[in-house]
This record gives sequence, C-alpha cells and structure tokens, in this order.
Amino acid sequence: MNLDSIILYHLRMPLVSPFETSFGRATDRECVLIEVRAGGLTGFGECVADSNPGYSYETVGTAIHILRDYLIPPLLGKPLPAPRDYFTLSSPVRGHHMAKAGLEMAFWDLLAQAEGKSLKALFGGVRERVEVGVSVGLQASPAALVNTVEGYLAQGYTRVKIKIKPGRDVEDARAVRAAFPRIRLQVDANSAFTLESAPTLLPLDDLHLLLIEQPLFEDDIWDHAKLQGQFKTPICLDESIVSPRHARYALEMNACRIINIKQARVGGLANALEIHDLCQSWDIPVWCGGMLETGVGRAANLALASLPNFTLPGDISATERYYHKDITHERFALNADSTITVPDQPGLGVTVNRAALEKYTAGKVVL
Ligand code: SMG
Ligand code: MG
Repeated sequence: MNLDSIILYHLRMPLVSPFETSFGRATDRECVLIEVRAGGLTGFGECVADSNPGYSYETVGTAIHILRDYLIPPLLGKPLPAPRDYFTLSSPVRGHHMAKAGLEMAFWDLLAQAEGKSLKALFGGVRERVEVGVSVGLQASPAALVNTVEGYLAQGYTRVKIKIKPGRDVEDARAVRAAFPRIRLQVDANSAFTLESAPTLLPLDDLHLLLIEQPLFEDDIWDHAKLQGQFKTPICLDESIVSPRHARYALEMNACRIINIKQARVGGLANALEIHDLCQSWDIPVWCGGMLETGVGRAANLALASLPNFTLPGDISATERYYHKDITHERFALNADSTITVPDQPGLGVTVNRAALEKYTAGKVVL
C-alpha cells in the first residue's frame, strides 16, 4: 500500500466554554487534522499542537512546518510505514512528537482499516467502555468552581480534575472537597510551581486526592523525585514524560507514582503502548490524558485507554463537554456509569464530516 497524498487541515473550533489553565485561557481550540490517502483508503490523524506554546513548545505553526518540510516528503509515493516502526523511522527529525504522533495515528487508522479491525483490537484492548472524568479549568472564584463541578457531577462524571496555579491551589481544592466529600478528585498544576514554592501544596495531602499532576517544570524529573518524598499523595507526571525512556527515568528515580499517558506528547500510539507496558511491569497505574481532541483523537484515546493498566479514569470527556459541533459524524456520549464506549468499527471507527471539516478549516496544505 503506497502513500499517495497527504492533506493537512489547520482547524480552529469554538469551545463550548473557555478553558483556563495556569498558562492561559482558550476560547477556541486549534489543531492539525492529517488526512493520509494510501491504496484506495483514507486514514486520519490528529496533531494536538495548539495555537500557542503554552503546554508544549510545539504549535500548529511548527507542526505544519515540520510535517510539510521534513516528515512528509520522504514518505510520498513509498510504501506506508508500519506504525510501530514510525517513531524510529522519523528519528532524523529531533523532537516534534506531536507532529510525528499525528501522522502515526493516521498510519494506525489505515493499518486497522486494511485489516478490518478496530484500533482497540489491534492494541489488545480489554474494555468495551472506559472510565472517564472531566478536567475543569480555573474559574473566577472557589464558589464558581464548586458550581461548575456540581454541573459536571449532575451530568454523571464521577471523577473531577481541577486546574491549579500559585494562589489558586489549596483553597480551590478545599472548597471542592468540602462541597463533595466523596468524589474522586485530583489537581493539575501544569508546571506552575517550583521546588521552593511547591510546599505550599502540602495541605493537599489531607484532601484525599487521587493525585497531584505535574507540579514542577515541564522538563524536570529529578526535582519531582525530591517532591514526591514530601507528599503522601501520588505525584503524577504529564508534561515531563515525553518518551518511554523518560518514563523509565521517572520510575527509576521515584519521581511519580502514576503516569498520565498522552499519545501525542510521547511521539505516538506505539510509544504510548510501550509506556503502558513498562508501567504495568512496575505496578504503576496509568490514565489517558486529554488535549481537547476532536472525535478523531478522542477515538484513538478511547482505544488506548481500553488497555488493562489504564486503571484510573481518563481526561476523555463526552463530545458535548468541548464542542457543539465536531468534525466527526459520531459524537461520544457519557454512559450512566461515567464511562464512554470504545469504538469497535474498523480503524479509528469514526467518519469525518466533510462539511464540518470545511467549516472549521482555517488553512490547508495539500502534499
Ligand atoms: O481533553 O479534557 C481534555 C483536557 C484535559 O486538562 C486537560 N489537559 O495538562 O492535562 C493537561 C491539559 C492539557 C491541555 S491544556 C490546553
Ligand atoms: Mg496535565
């Protein structure tokens, strides 16, 4: 199956409500949708790089540059790479994991379609439905936060993650815990603290949190190891785990007791599977992180989260939490037990709505 052509779509989609983290506030979500045509089939991948380098150094602009000028030219007209080999094959390009992961996702979609299997089947997933939670951005006040959380609980979510930053940390978490003493609650700092400022978070240890996500620098592992020693609550690394190798460093250094796996951050689904297996062998639970994906990336996340060691609820909420209109015909709904059903059709198991794709395309590159 030869790779015939690739189209990159720069998408800009309005969010149902603004999403604020320690690094900024977003009202739209941008990303790059990658359409790969090969052997009469069409595969899609989602590159989750955002409009700005707040979460990661990668942006829509860098991803399009790296895909168009470096990653795609050597592939055109050649046999489709095996997705499990692609990360190694792309090693002449350093970094840019989100760009690589977007392309690799389309290769998985094509491989699974060609074999008539779902991505879940290809990965060896064991669950038909996966437990999910909701990630709640910073709100105007602790009272407003409690209100927003209450709305999500009413929708059926049983695990809540709140974003924190210096000055909006212990008080916010305490307010939510006081209002909802029994919910599964966790916090995410997105690297907003330092080893010196993080001890202000110590009172979180009394709030029965599932985990504290990425308190320190995005490129740090060592200081997280020092911090984990000070907390009873498990530290969970997100930004710092950019490859299976970094996952191993973190485990060997006791820098965390839980890992958030995002296929995009670690350079693709193959690396995500490898980290899953590594963590399983260390008895370290993992969960699937989210990047406000469209139906395409959400389908891939659900397939990934169906693997056995994804034992904590993922940031894979229902489509309506993010978008009034998505670019896939399929919308993912929350089941009554706070789960979402994993697609079981061949490939990603979703179909792209061309009219919606057109509507949200801010720019297009045909290769
Ligand atoms: O997809 O529900 C989602 C978002 C989950 O909080 C979420 N993601 O650090 O884990 C994280 C953030 C990164 C995205 S912020 C734009
Ligand atoms: Mg995070």
